Amino acid sequence: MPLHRLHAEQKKFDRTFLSSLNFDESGIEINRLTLVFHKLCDNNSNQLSREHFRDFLSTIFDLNDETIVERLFILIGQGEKTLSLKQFLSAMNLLLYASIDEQIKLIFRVYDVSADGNLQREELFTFLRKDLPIMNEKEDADLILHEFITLIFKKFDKDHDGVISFDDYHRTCQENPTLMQCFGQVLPRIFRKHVVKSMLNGNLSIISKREKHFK
Ligand SMILES: [Ca+2]
Ligand SMILES: [Ca+2]
Repeated sequence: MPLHRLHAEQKKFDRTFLSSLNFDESGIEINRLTLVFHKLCDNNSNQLSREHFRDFLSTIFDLNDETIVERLFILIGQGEKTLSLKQFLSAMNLLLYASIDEQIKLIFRVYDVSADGNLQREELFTFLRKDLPIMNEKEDADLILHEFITLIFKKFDKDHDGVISFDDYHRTCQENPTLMQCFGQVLPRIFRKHVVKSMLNGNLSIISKREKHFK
Protein backbone atom coordinates (compact mmCIF):
# COMPACT_ATOMS: atom_id res chain seq x y z
CA MET A 1 0.00 0.00 0.00
CA PRO A 2 1.75 3.25 -1.11
CA LEU A 3 2.06 5.51 1.94
CA HIS A 4 1.32 8.70 0.05
CA ARG A 5 -2.19 7.44 -0.62
CA LEU A 6 -2.97 7.02 3.07
CA HIS A 7 -4.44 9.51 5.51
CA ALA A 8 -2.43 10.59 8.55
CA GLU A 9 -4.41 8.25 10.80
CA GLN A 10 -3.48 5.23 8.69
CA LYS A 11 0.19 6.22 8.38
CA LYS A 12 0.53 5.64 12.13
CA PHE A 13 0.08 1.91 11.57
CA ASP A 14 3.27 -0.12 11.53
CA ARG A 15 4.64 -1.16 8.15
CA THR A 16 4.20 -4.87 8.87
CA PHE A 17 0.48 -4.36 9.35
CA LEU A 18 0.13 -2.17 6.26
CA SER A 19 2.02 -4.66 4.11
CA SER A 20 -0.32 -7.43 5.30
CA LEU A 21 -3.35 -5.66 3.82
CA ASN A 22 -4.56 -6.64 0.37
CA PHE A 23 -6.73 -3.62 -0.39
CA ASP A 24 -6.38 -1.99 -3.80
CA GLU A 25 -3.21 -0.02 -4.52
CA SER A 26 -5.10 3.18 -5.24
CA GLY A 27 -5.98 3.44 -1.55
CA ILE A 28 -9.67 3.93 -2.28
CA GLU A 29 -10.78 0.80 -0.42
CA ILE A 30 -8.82 1.43 2.79
CA ASN A 31 -9.81 5.10 2.78
CA ARG A 32 -13.48 4.37 2.30
CA LEU A 33 -13.44 1.60 4.89
CA THR A 34 -11.87 4.10 7.29
CA LEU A 35 -14.76 6.46 6.57
CA VAL A 36 -17.24 3.67 7.15
CA PHE A 37 -15.53 2.84 10.45
CA HIS A 38 -15.84 6.41 11.70
CA LYS A 39 -19.44 6.55 10.56
CA LEU A 40 -20.20 3.42 12.58
CA CYS A 41 -18.47 4.64 15.77
CA ASP A 42 -20.50 6.39 18.44
CA ASN A 43 -19.77 10.05 19.16
CA ASN A 44 -16.30 10.23 17.65
CA SER A 45 -15.17 7.51 20.02
CA ASN A 46 -12.96 5.86 17.38
CA GLN A 47 -14.11 2.55 18.80
CA LEU A 48 -16.64 0.24 17.15
CA SER A 49 -19.18 -1.41 19.42
CA ARG A 50 -20.19 -5.04 19.25
CA GLU A 51 -23.74 -4.07 18.25
CA HIS A 52 -22.67 -1.85 15.35
CA PHE A 53 -20.18 -4.45 14.15
CA ARG A 54 -22.92 -7.10 14.22
CA ASP A 55 -25.35 -4.86 12.30
CA PHE A 56 -22.65 -3.98 9.77
CA LEU A 57 -21.82 -7.63 9.05
CA SER A 58 -25.50 -8.44 8.69
CA THR A 59 -26.32 -5.53 6.41
CA ILE A 60 -23.20 -5.42 4.28
CA PHE A 61 -22.00 -9.02 4.22
CA ASP A 62 -25.26 -10.89 4.92
CA LEU A 63 -23.63 -12.65 7.88
CA ASN A 64 -26.45 -13.24 10.34
CA ASP A 65 -25.40 -16.10 12.60
CA GLU A 66 -25.16 -14.37 15.98
CA THR A 67 -22.98 -17.07 17.54
CA ILE A 68 -20.47 -16.86 14.71
CA VAL A 69 -20.47 -13.06 14.56
CA GLU A 70 -19.84 -13.02 18.30
CA ARG A 71 -16.90 -15.38 17.83
CA LEU A 72 -15.53 -13.15 15.06
CA PHE A 73 -15.81 -10.11 17.31
CA ILE A 74 -13.95 -11.86 20.13
CA LEU A 75 -11.16 -13.12 17.87
CA ILE A 76 -10.67 -9.86 16.00
CA GLY A 77 -10.96 -7.71 19.11
CA GLN A 78 -8.79 -10.08 21.14
CA GLY A 79 -11.37 -10.09 23.90
CA GLU A 80 -11.81 -6.30 24.12
CA LYS A 81 -15.29 -4.74 24.29
CA THR A 82 -14.82 -2.62 21.16
CA LEU A 83 -12.83 -2.71 17.91
CA SER A 84 -10.18 -0.16 16.91
CA LEU A 85 -9.76 1.07 13.34
CA LYS A 86 -6.76 -1.23 12.92
CA GLN A 87 -8.79 -4.24 14.07
CA PHE A 88 -11.71 -3.26 11.83
CA LEU A 89 -9.44 -2.96 8.77
CA SER A 90 -7.83 -6.27 9.63
CA ALA A 91 -11.28 -7.87 9.78
CA MET A 92 -12.35 -6.34 6.44
CA ASN A 93 -9.11 -7.52 4.86
CA LEU A 94 -9.87 -11.06 5.99
CA LEU A 95 -13.52 -10.98 4.95
CA LEU A 96 -12.70 -9.61 1.49
CA TYR A 97 -9.26 -10.96 0.64
CA ALA A 98 -8.29 -13.96 2.80
CA SER A 99 -6.42 -16.68 0.92
CA ILE A 100 -7.79 -20.22 1.10
CA ASP A 101 -5.34 -21.09 3.89
CA GLU A 102 -6.23 -17.92 5.82
CA GLN A 103 -9.93 -18.74 5.39
CA ILE A 104 -9.47 -22.26 6.73
CA LYS A 105 -7.44 -20.96 9.68
CA LEU A 106 -9.99 -18.27 10.59
CA ILE A 107 -13.02 -20.53 10.23
CA PHE A 108 -11.40 -23.22 12.39
CA ARG A 109 -10.62 -20.66 15.12
CA VAL A 110 -14.23 -19.45 15.04
CA TYR A 111 -15.55 -23.00 15.48
CA ASP A 112 -12.95 -23.86 18.16
CA VAL A 113 -14.70 -22.06 21.00
CA SER A 114 -12.54 -23.70 23.69
CA ALA A 115 -9.41 -22.57 21.80
CA ASP A 116 -7.66 -25.88 22.48
CA GLY A 117 -6.78 -26.55 18.83
CA ASN A 118 -9.42 -29.25 18.34
CA LEU A 119 -13.11 -29.31 17.42
CA GLN A 120 -15.08 -31.45 19.85
CA ARG A 121 -18.53 -32.91 19.26
CA GLU A 122 -20.01 -30.49 21.81
CA GLU A 123 -18.70 -27.46 19.91
CA LEU A 124 -20.21 -28.66 16.65
CA PHE A 125 -23.47 -29.47 18.42
CA THR A 126 -23.73 -25.85 19.62
CA PHE A 127 -23.18 -24.43 16.15
CA LEU A 128 -25.50 -26.83 14.36
CA ARG A 129 -28.30 -27.13 16.92
CA LYS A 130 -29.80 -23.73 16.22
CA ASP A 131 -30.12 -24.48 12.51
CA LEU A 132 -32.36 -27.47 13.03
CA PRO A 133 -36.03 -26.77 12.36
CA ILE A 134 -38.18 -26.73 15.47
CA MET A 135 -39.41 -30.22 16.11
CA ASN A 136 -42.10 -31.44 18.45
CA GLU A 137 -39.72 -33.64 20.37
CA LYS A 138 -36.44 -32.04 21.45
CA GLU A 139 -34.97 -35.49 21.98
CA ASP A 140 -35.67 -36.41 18.34
CA ALA A 141 -33.90 -33.28 17.11
CA ASP A 142 -30.90 -33.93 19.32
CA LEU A 143 -30.71 -37.57 18.22
CA ILE A 144 -30.77 -36.58 14.54
CA LEU A 145 -28.07 -34.01 15.17
CA HIS A 146 -25.84 -36.45 17.03
CA GLU A 147 -26.14 -38.91 14.14
CA PHE A 148 -25.30 -36.13 11.71
CA ILE A 149 -22.23 -35.14 13.75
CA THR A 150 -21.10 -38.78 13.74
CA LEU A 151 -21.24 -38.70 9.94
CA ILE A 152 -19.28 -35.43 9.91
CA PHE A 153 -16.62 -36.91 12.14
CA LYS A 154 -16.18 -39.84 9.77
CA LYS A 155 -15.40 -37.30 7.08
CA PHE A 156 -13.16 -34.94 9.05
CA ASP A 157 -11.46 -36.98 11.78
CA LYS A 158 -8.66 -38.39 9.64
CA ASP A 159 -6.71 -40.01 12.48
CA HIS A 160 -9.81 -41.31 14.30
CA ASP A 161 -8.83 -39.88 17.69
CA GLY A 162 -12.31 -38.52 18.46
CA VAL A 163 -11.60 -34.83 17.77
CA ILE A 164 -11.13 -32.75 14.63
CA SER A 165 -7.65 -31.22 14.81
CA PHE A 166 -6.62 -28.30 12.63
CA ASP A 167 -4.69 -30.75 10.45
CA ASP A 168 -7.83 -32.93 10.05
CA TYR A 169 -9.89 -29.89 9.16
CA HIS A 170 -7.30 -28.40 6.80
CA ARG A 171 -6.84 -31.67 4.90
CA THR A 172 -10.59 -32.23 4.56
CA CYS A 173 -11.21 -28.67 3.31
CA GLN A 174 -8.42 -28.99 0.77
CA GLU A 175 -9.95 -32.22 -0.51
CA ASN A 176 -13.44 -30.73 -0.55
CA PRO A 177 -13.60 -26.91 -0.25
CA THR A 178 -17.41 -26.99 -0.15
CA LEU A 179 -17.15 -28.39 3.41
CA MET A 180 -15.15 -25.41 4.67
CA GLN A 181 -18.10 -23.62 6.28
CA CYS A 182 -20.35 -26.62 6.89
CA PHE A 183 -20.78 -25.76 10.60
CA GLY A 184 -21.99 -22.22 9.85
CA GLN A 185 -21.27 -19.29 7.52
CA VAL A 186 -18.20 -17.39 8.79
CA LEU A 187 -17.03 -15.64 5.62
CA PRO A 188 -19.26 -13.87 3.10
CA ARG A 189 -20.28 -15.64 -0.06
CA ILE A 190 -18.26 -14.81 -3.21
CA PHE A 191 -21.11 -12.86 -4.79
CA ARG A 192 -21.44 -10.70 -1.67
CA LYS A 193 -17.70 -10.01 -1.64
CA HIS A 194 -17.92 -8.75 -5.22
CA VAL A 195 -20.86 -6.53 -4.33
CA VAL A 196 -18.98 -4.99 -1.39
CA LYS A 197 -15.83 -4.42 -3.47
CA SER A 198 -17.95 -2.77 -6.16
CA MET A 199 -19.57 -0.57 -3.53
CA LEU A 200 -16.18 0.47 -2.14
CA ASN A 201 -14.80 1.27 -5.56
CA GLY A 202 -17.94 2.84 -6.98
CA ASN A 203 -19.65 6.14 -6.50
CA LEU A 204 -21.37 5.32 -3.25
CA SER A 205 -23.25 8.47 -2.34
CA ILE A 206 -23.36 7.83 1.41
CA ILE A 207 -19.56 7.61 1.46
CA SER A 208 -18.85 10.30 -1.13
CA LYS A 209 -20.65 12.94 0.91
CA ARG A 210 -18.47 12.16 3.92
CA GLU A 211 -15.24 12.11 1.90
CA LYS A 212 -15.52 15.85 1.35
CA HIS A 213 -15.39 16.42 5.10
CA PHE A 214 -12.70 13.84 5.72
CA LYS A 215 -10.10 15.27 3.34
CA1 LIG B 1 -12.21 -27.00 20.95
CA1 LIG C 1 -8.56 -36.26 14.74
